[in-house]
Amino acid sequence: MITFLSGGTGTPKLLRGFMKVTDRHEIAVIVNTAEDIWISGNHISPDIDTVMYLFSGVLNTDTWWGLRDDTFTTHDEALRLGIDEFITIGDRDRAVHIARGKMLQNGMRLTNVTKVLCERFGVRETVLPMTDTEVTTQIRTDLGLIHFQEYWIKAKGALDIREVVRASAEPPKTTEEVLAEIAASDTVVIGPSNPITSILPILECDGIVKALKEKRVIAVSPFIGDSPVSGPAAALMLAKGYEPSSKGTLDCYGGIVDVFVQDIRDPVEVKGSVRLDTLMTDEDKSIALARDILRVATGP
Ligand code: GDP
Ligand code: FO1
Repeated sequence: MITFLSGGTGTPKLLRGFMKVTDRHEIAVIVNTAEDIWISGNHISPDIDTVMYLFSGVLNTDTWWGLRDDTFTTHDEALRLGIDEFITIGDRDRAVHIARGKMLQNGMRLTNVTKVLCERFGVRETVLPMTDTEVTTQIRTDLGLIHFQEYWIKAKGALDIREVVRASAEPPKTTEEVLAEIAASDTVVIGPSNPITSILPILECDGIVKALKEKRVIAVSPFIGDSPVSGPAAALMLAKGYEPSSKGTLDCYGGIVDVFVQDIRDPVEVKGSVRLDTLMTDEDKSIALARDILRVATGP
């Protein structure tokens, strides 16, 4: 069994390789849910949906969110009627958000809701939310405290970040299902996801770090030099007091990492790191990196 900690872009790119080189039933993914948001009465869990659509073969891999060839009729009509739906939601994607919202409102745990949806999408891998507690990453800006999705999509990331806040009614605790998958795994891979908005929320769930300390943990850096391959990770790292770099990424993971993978292009060497080509510009590159990481996982 191999378990991954994932957000919605970098790690899914790596999973696209792993699903081709590993028995798919042997893959478990613990997914960040701190970017979840209720929109137009329905529940979007962007990172879970990306991982679920990827495994189901329906993901739009141009954007790494939403379904391939989806239509946007409802979204366009909602905008015409004056609804401020700042996230572009596809019609089939919306049906998933409606189904998830209904099941949650009926009192189901997000873990079970995700299981039902994955079964309906024919997913063979295990996909688990990091917690069943609602957690939200918020960004304090000059406009006040806003949801991360408002910062990134509505404001296009063009606001100064005063603080990154993780909001939840009670401290998030991980689930029995997550702990069982980690316990059954030989290796845990922290994929090249955003350390602040994708990986830290998972590590902050009570119980996870203790479980990971018992395992061989391989982490892949999402940074090359002082820039992430894509997205807002640099500004978020600075706001949290970490250097925006591979070194800052490793610092952020606080001593749970046994093997740190850094891109061959990264000009600043982190002592002891394994250098691999981590730039997954197509499926073949994802497969090659998955093979390299498997070799590292089974190595000395
Ligand atoms: P999000 O939920 O959409 O923010 O997605 P993730 O947190 O899973 O991934 C975002 C991170 O993926 C960014 O910080 C990127 O630097 C990183 N990333 C994207 N593509 C690649 C890639 O091909 N290689 C590496 N090493 N990192 C990548
Ligand atoms: N990201 C965008 O940048 N623009 C969008 O319009 C957008 C729509 C969207 C719809 C469904 C979904 O599951 C994800 C979507 N995303 C969109 C991705 C976004 O939610 C990501 O979480 C962030 O881009 C980065 O973490």
